[in-house]
Amino acid sequence: MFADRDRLHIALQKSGRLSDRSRDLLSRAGLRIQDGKNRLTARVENFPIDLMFVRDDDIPTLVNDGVCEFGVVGENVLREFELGRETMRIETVAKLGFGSCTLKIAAPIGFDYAGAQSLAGQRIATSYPRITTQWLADQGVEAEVVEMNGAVELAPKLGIAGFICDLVSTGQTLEANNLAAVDLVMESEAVLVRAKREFPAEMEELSENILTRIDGVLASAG
Ligand code: PRT
Ligand code: ZN
Repeated sequence: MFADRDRLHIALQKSGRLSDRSRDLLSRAGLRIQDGKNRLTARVENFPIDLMFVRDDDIPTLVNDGVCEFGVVGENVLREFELGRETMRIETVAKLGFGSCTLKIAAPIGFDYAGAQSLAGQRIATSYPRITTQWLADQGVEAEVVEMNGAVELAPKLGIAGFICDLVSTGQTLEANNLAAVDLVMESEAVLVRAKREFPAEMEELSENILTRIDGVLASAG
């Protein structure tokens, strides 16, 4: 399927932590989104815009490949994507103030952490292997990064790795698994991204209109 070039396409997370707030933001910016929560796409009634509902991990690819002109995604997902690319055709145009979390190194409760050097020669399980590898390199530490796509917090219990690098918001998940955060790797929040290329004049005008509206919503949210 080729996307209709006369319309703007915005990629949003279909269902997950960013979904409701992403839709909300667009609604408050004045976009009337057609109903149909389970559909993969929705039309905006009052602008030539289509929304695409996808997994958050696919949003950078869709924007980078030019399938969607805009997307709403966590900085953590964006950064992991960026570290795997030589050229990035995506730019961040607004920080959205929701979906805030931190990517942290966690160790078994009671572990005597004395800085990143404590990780030398250890195994660290994570869903963010590129960010973790980069961070370790920045710290000058050599450790083994083990990629897991879910249930990362179980890795120490299962003997897969001694440490994890995972997203934390309240810290309850870590605590429930006898882990404690010991170091900060990155802070993250949801951002609006835009394909880094020239749009046809009408689409550029529409983009600027939508961005102004979104800025207005963000400003009124304080
Ligand atoms: O299906 P899809 O691939 O789209 O969704 P997903 O399961 O990959 O993502 P989802 O919906 O869980 O998260 C989407 C985005 O929300 C993330 O990429 C982050 O940018 C942001 N976000 C904010 C979080 C959290 N807070 C968060 N707490 N993403 C995940 N978590 C998880 C974390 O991985 C851990 O399992 O929540 C648990 C920790 O939470 P606390 O409160 O116990 O610390
Ligand atoms: Zn995901």
